[in-house]
Amino acid sequence: MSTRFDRIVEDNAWCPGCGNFSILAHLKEALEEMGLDPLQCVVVSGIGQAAKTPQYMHVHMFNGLHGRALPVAQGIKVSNPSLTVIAEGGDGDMYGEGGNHFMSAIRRNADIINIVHNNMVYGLTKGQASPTSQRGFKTPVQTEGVHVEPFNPIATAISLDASLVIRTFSGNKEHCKEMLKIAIAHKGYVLIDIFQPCVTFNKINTFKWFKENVYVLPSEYNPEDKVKAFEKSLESHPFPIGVIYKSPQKGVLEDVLRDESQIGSKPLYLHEVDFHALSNEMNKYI
Ligand SMILES: Cc1ncc(C[n+]2csc(CCOP(=O)(O)OP(=O)(O)O)c2C)c(N)n1
Ligand code: SF4
Repeated sequence: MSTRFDRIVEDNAWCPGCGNFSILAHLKEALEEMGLDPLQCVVVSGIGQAAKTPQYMHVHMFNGLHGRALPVAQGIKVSNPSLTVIAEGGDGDMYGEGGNHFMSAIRRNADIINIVHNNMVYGLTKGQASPTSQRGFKTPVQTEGVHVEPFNPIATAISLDASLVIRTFSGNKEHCKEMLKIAIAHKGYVLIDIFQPCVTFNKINTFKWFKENVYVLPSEYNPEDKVKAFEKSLESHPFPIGVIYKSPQKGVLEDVLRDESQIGSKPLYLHEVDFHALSNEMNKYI
């Protein structure tokens, strides 16, 4: 399906068969089907294979330091709340290098969508273990296998009372697209952890492995029951996919700051900038 979010790219750096291609396609289709304007969307990323996603889309983008997508995304949303803001990256980028930002973003609850391509490995740097690598996973660095249990992003997000917590699988097109639409429509911070096979550096957690190790949550499952959701987050082999947790409604960061008069009623980007005062301030540090 062609979308207004397509961008002609001649030098895509991903390996043929990588799960990133389907996430990119599902995301563009979800945004298109929801009728969003590409120029009202900002996709922010850090470093990694997954973090290249915004470069392959027709949207506003910001590609920054490893693990630093979330603070930038929150800043953009607070400055201009009318934008749809997505922070995107791999499991290493978001849970490793950016782990502290991951926890802070959940607590602050800006209205952003946090998409994590979870391939359980560091793809860009050629296959070292990431925080979500399964115990026993052997790599050229972890030659005897990873000795510790994997980081559980779903349990962490629920324990911090994230506004919405979703897991899906890039290989299940309908599910992944539906979950992306739910995430985009939600007001508040959303974690959407997407299982994504890295066909080059993770020969254990393959497409077939993910397919055999996930199950879709039944329709009667109630994501608003926090204790049940926490129990679900601890399940593995198979891992549940779907909307795992939805917290009771709470204020989003940009509204809270406005209501508490820290940024006034006008969006921050419409405020006059006193460049003279700004330059004086910056000169103090040069
Ligand atoms: C501060 C810092 N540490 C380490 C690196 C090296 N580095 C670049 S990408 C990467 C791992 C990326 O893995 P992940 O986020 O899981 O994404 P993937 O490539 O698998 O999509 C690392 C460690 C870096 N660029 N900056
Ligand atoms: S190294 Fe892995 S994650 Fe990176 S593009 Fe290739 S298959 Fe995808």
